[in-house]
Amino acid sequence: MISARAFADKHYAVFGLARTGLSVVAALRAAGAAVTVWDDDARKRAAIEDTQVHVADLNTADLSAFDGIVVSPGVPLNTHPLAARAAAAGVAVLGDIELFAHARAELPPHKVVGITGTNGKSTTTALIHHILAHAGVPTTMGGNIGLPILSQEPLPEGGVYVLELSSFQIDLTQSLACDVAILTNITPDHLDRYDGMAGYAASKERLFDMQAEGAAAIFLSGDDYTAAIAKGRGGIPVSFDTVPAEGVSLVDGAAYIDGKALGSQADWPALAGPHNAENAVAAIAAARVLGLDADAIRAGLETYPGLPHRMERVAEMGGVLYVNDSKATNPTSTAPALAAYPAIHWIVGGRRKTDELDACMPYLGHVRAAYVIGEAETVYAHLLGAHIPVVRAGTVARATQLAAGAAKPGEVVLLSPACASYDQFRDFEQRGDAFKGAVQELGKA
Ligand code: UMA
Ligand code: ADP
Repeated sequence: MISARAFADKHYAVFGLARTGLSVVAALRAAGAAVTVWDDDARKRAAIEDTQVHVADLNTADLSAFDGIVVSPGVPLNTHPLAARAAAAGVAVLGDIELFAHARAELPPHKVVGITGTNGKSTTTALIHHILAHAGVPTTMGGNIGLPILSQEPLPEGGVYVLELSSFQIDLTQSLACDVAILTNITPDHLDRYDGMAGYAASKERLFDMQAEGAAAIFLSGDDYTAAIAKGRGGIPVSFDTVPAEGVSLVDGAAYIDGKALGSQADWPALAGPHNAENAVAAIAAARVLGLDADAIRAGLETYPGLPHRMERVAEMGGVLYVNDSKATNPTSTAPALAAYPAIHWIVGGRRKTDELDACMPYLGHVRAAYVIGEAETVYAHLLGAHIPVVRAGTVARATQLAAGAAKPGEVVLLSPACASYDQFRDFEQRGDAFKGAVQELGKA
């Protein structure tokens, strides 16, 4: 666990008691801080076992006595009354990443890599962590990837903390100076939490505003919002041109550092598809800034095992490949999955974030049929039906059966839903597991 003497002798309020809140309570208590907690969900409150922790309804309690209110990223502060109440009481609102920033002065000398962006955060985070670990650098990863950073063990001197940061987490962070900060891309997402795309982009930009002079920034500026943030910041040069350039470049799936060949996607089994080429470039540039040589970076790329639920190869049966990309929860993250294979039986749907599938449309030539599921079923059947065969399948299990029945050897059955999972599942992990279960059932039949 990461804790700090800086937290001692203080009294913090902690609002939200899921993964983040529980890690915060443990870190603050380990430092000897006084802690008052609340979660609107009574079951979450019941999870607090430390009898020294006070429970009080922070929706009504006087907030002025607290040294800070630590809020979880899932609490929508844009609409939640807590933000105005804290401001009126003159108390700072912060998140677990800000507490980590406060703890840094007490940690052995180290570096922090922060990764944000709409898509590609987890892959880039896990890949950088893997390349470092494989090269023998002490490293740990945490943040939005599902591992609260305060729950991780402190690193020895020379360690590198690799943090995946959502915009919600950045909004709750005031002083994290990343040694390397990465922005993968900015496309529409989470618009219920922001005042339009400009507000969402401004949230991500703050990660770079918090950096110290001369710190490294990496932008995969494929979109206008990312390009606008990159402009004038002099990031590490990365390019996707037709010839290798200065810095890290990618040409036809092959990577170069300052014009010298490093390797190609053909050598990186867990990094298929154009989107992963981008993530690889970001990771190569970061590893290079952190002082790794080309051999170490190459070895890391070749041995990266991939993450579950992201283009995860689940099984190959009767010549048909089954791929679980449940993590693709918006059309822009599904598009590269469709680009990656030439003949796809596509399982798509769930809870829609937008009314369109525009980003996916250029790849419909790769889709043999779409199996539409969940709340989006009717809208997607209508959107896609004009272009490709559509099967209204309802559930992941049924869609898998139907797709498996139709797929020919050499084709791919792909779950890449372009939607959130919450209409039928707890989270994208549970949805991906349902797909894997359905594929296993096919194997038994
Ligand atoms: N709550 C209230 N009142 C409210 C709203 C919420 O009491 O009005 C409570 C909820 O009951 C809940 C807590 O506040 O107990 C909020 O918890 P949370 O949703 O922040 O859940 P955590 O388990 O702490 O997970 C968070 C991130 N969740 C979100 O940002 C929504 C996790 O990212 C992250 O992995 C974890 O911290 C560790 O850092 C998940 C996510 O969906 C994967 N992220 C979004 C994304 O990737 O698109 C941003
Ligand atoms: P995040 O953590 O930002 O959600 P992941 O690395 O988990 O990102 O990838 C989520 C999905 O987004 C993947 O399934 C893939 O389809 C898509 N994706 C990954 N990297 C990129 C990228 N660089 N650009 C666009 N889409 C991407």
